Amino acid sequence: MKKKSEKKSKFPDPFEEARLDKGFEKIDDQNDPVTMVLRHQDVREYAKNWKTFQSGAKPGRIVVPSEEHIRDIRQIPFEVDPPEHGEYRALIEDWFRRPFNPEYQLELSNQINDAVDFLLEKNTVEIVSDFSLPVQSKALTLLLNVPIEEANTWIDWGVHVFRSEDNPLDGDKANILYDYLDKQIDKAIEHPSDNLYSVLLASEFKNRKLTKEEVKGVMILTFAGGRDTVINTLNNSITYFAEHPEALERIRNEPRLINQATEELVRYFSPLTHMGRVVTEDSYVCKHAVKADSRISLCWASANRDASVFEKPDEVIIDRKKNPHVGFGFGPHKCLGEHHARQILKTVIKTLASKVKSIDILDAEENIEEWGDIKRKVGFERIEVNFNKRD
Ligand code: EMZ
Repeated sequence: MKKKSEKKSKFPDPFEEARLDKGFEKIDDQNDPVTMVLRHQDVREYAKNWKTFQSGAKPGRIVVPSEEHIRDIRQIPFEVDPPEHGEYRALIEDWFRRPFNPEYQLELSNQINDAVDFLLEKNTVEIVSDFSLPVQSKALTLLLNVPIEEANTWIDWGVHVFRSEDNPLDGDKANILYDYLDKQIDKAIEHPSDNLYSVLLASEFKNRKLTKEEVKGVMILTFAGGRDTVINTLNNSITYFAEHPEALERIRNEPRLINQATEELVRYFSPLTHMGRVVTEDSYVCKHAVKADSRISLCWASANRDASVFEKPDEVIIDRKKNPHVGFGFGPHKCLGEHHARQILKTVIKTLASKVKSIDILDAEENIEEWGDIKRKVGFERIEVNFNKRD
């Protein structure tokens, strides 16, 4: 008998058993073990404890899989611990709040309107490359305040700046980004303007200007951190609305639900599985000994399915009331791009609700992360769909 195929928009939780049983899971990453922390409460506690669980280790090491071998530039403020972390963050926090401005929101709305119209005009579309990748890239021109044409270059880089189809840590690909950023920074030095490069170059840190290296560190983070994460969230949300047209209908009738739906989709899909920390002294996580200089990871994806915090955690409840998810991280390092990312997702939901009647999934290829025995669906490599207009 043919196995009944699972819904495409269903994302199973591979951490449940270990989370209930012991609260952690040990995995290997390039012969450097990682203890994944799985419970919501523990994840939040360790995320705040930056003294014992640091981010400012060797550049690339807190990312799992570790990027140590393809990157020696420190991403800022992501790979810096307090108090410097807060000082760097203060320089850019206002800039990353620009998505709250009405003009920013209007421009984003126009971009997304065009992107959805394009889907509706075509018969069959492939969501990853025909929609999510260009939407993320064009929206990024707003966050950087650069001309929209720049997005064409970034679209050519594909979904991840450090990963290619057959290599999860592609150094050659990373060099394309680094070279590009060197050029953009030099250009901004020659012709200062009102884009993020120039703003960074003009800002002061500890009574001196930021160095080119520091500016590059912020820019790498801006390009890398919000890339596959945003793209996966858009892909996954579209599969959700394809399989739950009633949700789209409900949002159309009750637009105030957009905010709750946005948070819920981020919780359910948890675009970033986890983020590492390096242990600074022998200690314990979940009553389990961890050695100094080993790594733990804060598993946002597992915390977001913790049944002690979320009722029916494996269901998408678009009007979920209490939703303390950690989809954007938690503690001092909480995602700087969260306002931008939220604004993109909200605008996509709003635009779909106003223009789309239904979406038919024709074919899809899943993207599965593997950590030893643990397999986690994070999104799709490819999704072919038909969009049907509202009358
Ligand atoms: C790092 C990370 C930041 C890392 C919030 O996450 O995102 C990953 O996709 C990148 O590979 O370098 O920026």
